[in-house]
Amino acid sequence: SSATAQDLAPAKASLTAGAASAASPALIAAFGQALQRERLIAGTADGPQALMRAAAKACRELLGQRWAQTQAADAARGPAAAVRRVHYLSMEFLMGRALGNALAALKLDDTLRAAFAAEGQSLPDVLERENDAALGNGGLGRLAACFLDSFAELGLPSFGYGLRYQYGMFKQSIQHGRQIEAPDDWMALGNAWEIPRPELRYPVGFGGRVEVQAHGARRWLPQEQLVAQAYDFIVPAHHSERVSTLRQWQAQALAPIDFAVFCQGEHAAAAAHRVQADAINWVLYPDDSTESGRLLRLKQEAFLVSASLQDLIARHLREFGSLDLLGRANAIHLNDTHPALAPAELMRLLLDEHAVGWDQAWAITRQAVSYTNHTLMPEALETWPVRMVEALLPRHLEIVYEINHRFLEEVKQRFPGDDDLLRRVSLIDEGQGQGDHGGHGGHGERRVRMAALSIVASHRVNGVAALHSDLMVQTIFADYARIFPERFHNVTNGVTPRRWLQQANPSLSALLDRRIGPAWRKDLDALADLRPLASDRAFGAELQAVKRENKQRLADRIQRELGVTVRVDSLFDVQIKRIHEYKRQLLNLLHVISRYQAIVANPQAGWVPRTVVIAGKAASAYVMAKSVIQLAHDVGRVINSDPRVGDRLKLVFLPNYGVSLAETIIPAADLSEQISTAGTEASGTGNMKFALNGALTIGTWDGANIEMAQAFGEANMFTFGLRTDEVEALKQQGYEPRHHVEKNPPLRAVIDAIARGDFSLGDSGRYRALIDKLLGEDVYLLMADFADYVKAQERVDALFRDPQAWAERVVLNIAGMGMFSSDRTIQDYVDRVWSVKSLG
Ligand code: GPQ
Repeated sequence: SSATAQDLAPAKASLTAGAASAASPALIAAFGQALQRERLIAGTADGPQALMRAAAKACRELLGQRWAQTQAADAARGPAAAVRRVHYLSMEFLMGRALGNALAALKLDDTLRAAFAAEGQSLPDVLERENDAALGNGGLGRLAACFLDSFAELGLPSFGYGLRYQYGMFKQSIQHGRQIEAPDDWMALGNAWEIPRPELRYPVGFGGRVEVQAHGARRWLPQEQLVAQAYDFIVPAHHSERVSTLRQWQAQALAPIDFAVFCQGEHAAAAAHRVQADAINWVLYPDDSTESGRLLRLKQEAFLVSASLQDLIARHLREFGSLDLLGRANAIHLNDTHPALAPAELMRLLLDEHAVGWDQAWAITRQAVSYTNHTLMPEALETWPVRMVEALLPRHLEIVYEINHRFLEEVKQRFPGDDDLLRRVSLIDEGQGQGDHGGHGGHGERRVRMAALSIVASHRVNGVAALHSDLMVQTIFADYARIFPERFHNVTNGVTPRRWLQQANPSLSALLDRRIGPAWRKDLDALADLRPLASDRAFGAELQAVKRENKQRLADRIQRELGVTVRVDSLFDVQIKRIHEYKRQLLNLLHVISRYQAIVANPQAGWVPRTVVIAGKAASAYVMAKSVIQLAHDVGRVINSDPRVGDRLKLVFLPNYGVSLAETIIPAADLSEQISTAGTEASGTGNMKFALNGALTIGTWDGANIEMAQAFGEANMFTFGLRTDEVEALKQQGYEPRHHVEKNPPLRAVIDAIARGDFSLGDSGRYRALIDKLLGEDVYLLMADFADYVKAQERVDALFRDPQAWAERVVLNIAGMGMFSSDRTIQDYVDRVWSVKSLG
């Protein structure tokens, strides 16, 4: 039989008996005690806060028991088990809040709702008190969080490994329309969920030199020695008592303080090395486009990798007694290249610490490691200067050189005489090209190509949507795909229906339960049962009522936070995601401005009222993205206060986007904006969350939009714009954005208005750089796609005027979303990437 999580069925069955309800008295007792402690310590100053912490601690106790059971079951699975233990290495886990999910998983929400009510508090108010664990930037980090949920749900033996960041994703506020960043001190009041594991400590070194020993063996003598200490966060399944673990590493100094220096009164100097250690856990780095603190970032990556692999090896030796089966029993997965030092570190541990020979060590490594790529943009491919790696990780560099040497020998044998191929695929960018691999090159500096290392050391490499995986082997990894065709696969992303439907949208969940039963929570394909209801008017009306309720909640929030009144019956048009040029929030704004101008010119034209909602953070160093945020505010201020517009159009920017904000916005959306230039968004996962919650999509033929359209019918999505091949062709033939502006007077008017300063109090300089870019290079083809985008928006209006027809499309959208559960994604990973079978 194929190697799937089903092989664990017996273990799962024994754990399922007596779940949920039986836990209720235990939870109430633990909750009562924890609440008493909270009150003793903190008094009654903050009721909901105390309730939240007490509930979290009580859940943590229950989950701790499930954790012990799960570990015992996994340890007993034996060498013959087809399912390997998965170790998901990621620099980002965007977990959001945990209490609502834990209560849902434990089926204790009603119990605690009652307990809170007895204290005069509501469940939502208590849940609100928890800070988001925002230990990720965007899609890549949230995907890792959805995966942990599905690991537990599928009963997969698994660990997520990450860093315990002191400060997560920065807090965004807006002043005078501009983004202001502040540290996200999310653990200031403690973290009731984390379980310190003081017994799990591993040494991690940096710097120093490599010593050659008498018998030829090499040994790294690091200059700086740190300790990695584990903190666990338990992730529950919802339909069994299985759990998954997120293990996060905290760096500590080896020696507490330099006592001699301290006694001389040099207090700061005595603890200088401690600050160095702490710094590893200070901040989550913003994705791409920043150069700052790169050495510290490299240290973070190396630290995560070393601690995680030592933990894995220790566990494997405990369970198996020897290293022989390590590669067969364990999968080590790289979430993009951020943990790409893993193969080098695993080789070092095996060779230098465990005296395994090169060939066996390499076989083990290749069996264990697999890699997911999350972007096609060549400038986003991670590379590290050789000089930096040498200074920080001299032994790892030696190993990378040896891996490269052997790899290039193999390529030479198979493709004799192709020196250019060797140069292109080498793990080392010699810095002589025109920076054709990795955007940081071009200064003649030699660099390590982390994607190359990941591919060469993996038995499987995958992209995150069909189009992305196809383009991956045709473009950025074409050479590697020629050398290792069998390694490359696709695994389309997914999202967990527990958080993104059940918890985010209780009203829709209840409606689904009434109509098709509760099975969709575990088997999202059950949504297909909605298809016959598409033309059912009563169901359509119920759906609309649910949507209206969710929209009212969002409208209230917009009123409260921004003081803007929006019509609940207007079309809620939403774009929420990281602010990035390729995601084209600017295209959205151009449409809003053009609609504004058309309304002013012809106010009585029977406009469909619209509320455009935008949210998202810009990387602190990303000037162009910040300018887009400012433009959104400038345009919003002008439109929202123009009496000629009235309630026909509003534009609001909700600050401090994150998981929790997404959970309230998405259920309220009518229209989901997924408008990246074709070929740039690897997959997208927000697109899936919207469709699942009954929004229709206006989108380009990009990423997972394509598979969504195929799943529920292209006629049920508003698609527009150039497709990947057309984008390519246009660029080939010499793209001239000005041509598109000249032949389109409304577009001309939009550009002129921004350039004149119509939205910036007459300041014509504020958006000059932005306009110059649009009319100059326009790398993401906004000018080329504008006209078609506006036409698609007109189709949106037309359909919205017919509520019944709209509701029918919504039903067909939801009904087709079954395959976008992260449970399906993880099953695909098990089948195609992590199974014993995939080892070949
Ligand atoms: N993604 Cl390389 C990120 O969120 N951060 C990154 O550093 C990289 C990719 C996203 C990607 O842009 C989306 O299209 C994907 O849906 C998401 O990863 C998960 O695969």
